[in-house]
Amino acid sequence: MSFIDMRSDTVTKPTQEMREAMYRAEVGDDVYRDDPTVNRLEELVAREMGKEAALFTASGTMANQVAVMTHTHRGDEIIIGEKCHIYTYEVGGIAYLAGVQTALVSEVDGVMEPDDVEGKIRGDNIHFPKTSLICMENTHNRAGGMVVPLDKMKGVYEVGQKHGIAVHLDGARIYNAAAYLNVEAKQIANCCDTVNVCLSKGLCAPMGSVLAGSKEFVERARKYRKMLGGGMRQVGVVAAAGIIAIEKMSKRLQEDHDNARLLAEGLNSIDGVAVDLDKVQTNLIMVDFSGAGITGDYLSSELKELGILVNGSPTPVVRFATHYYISKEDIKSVVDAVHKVIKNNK
Ligand code: TLP
Repeated sequence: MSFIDMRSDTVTKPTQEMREAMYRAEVGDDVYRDDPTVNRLEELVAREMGKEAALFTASGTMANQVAVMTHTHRGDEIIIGEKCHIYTYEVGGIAYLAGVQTALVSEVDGVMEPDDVEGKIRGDNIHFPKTSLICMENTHNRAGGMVVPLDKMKGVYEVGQKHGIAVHLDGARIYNAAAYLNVEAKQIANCCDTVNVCLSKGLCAPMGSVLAGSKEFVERARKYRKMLGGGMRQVGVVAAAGIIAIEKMSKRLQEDHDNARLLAEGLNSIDGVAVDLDKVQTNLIMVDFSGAGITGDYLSSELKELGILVNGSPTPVVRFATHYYISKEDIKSVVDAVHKVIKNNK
């Protein structure tokens, strides 16, 4: 049975074009910097982000962790949104690997207020840790793919610059943000020193992320990547898919956003199901089933019987993700299936 898989945009498999490019890819030992395809991908992403250099990593998590390790020293403090991926979903890596502690900033729809960020910066006192990094996320995963506006990003970046503190952006879905804002990705990346760009979310590459920043930063980051076992040798076979992800797949994301809106409207019209339509901006949708009195776990197991996958959860809020392999017809099937589950539960 083939499922309509809405658990995440990470489930996207490489396209036929990617598979062919992977087959043909010229490769070399990337630890010696001999892999021409990796070099091409890194140069491409550096250019796209308006940064001097970039580094291919195995995953978005690795890119973020390497970034935090490179920007900080053990015992430092980093300022970070309370719901962001680096803090929530990276297995406590920043504590374990980088040895830093966090000053959490509350976020509204994924947005940190620059004043709140500034308020968290530690002064020069013998009792305090050093604040050495500020992290942002755009689009914001736990905010249901909402986009941080450029003026807020600029505000946070200015705070960083004023105090000599580096700013890192988890731009796992930066191209979704760019599509929503109708700007080039580099205009977003202009508001930070370093940025993690994921190739394996809606962009369909089978793995990988690219961490972009200054030449000096990337040189140091390369060593941390090696430390984590991320020196990947003939990895041009996957970088080849990454090049197509950036050059081609990043240009079609509006389609996923349109499908997300269609789904949100369809679900919102079902009795007991609520979606805040103003918050549906990109390809992630948060759907609240509390009016229907069901949990995500219940919905997930019922939908599975109907050929649809969503992540379970003990709460009534479920995230749906649209991506390359979700069509307009699939959206209709999902709305019908949810309708059926709710009706049968009454
Ligand atoms: N997000 C995944 C899960 O880890 C939750 C998902 O299904 O959305 N930053 C952001 C903003 C992300 O959403 C993710 C993945 C990552 C980093 C990590 O990327 P990977 O999975 O490549 O390590």
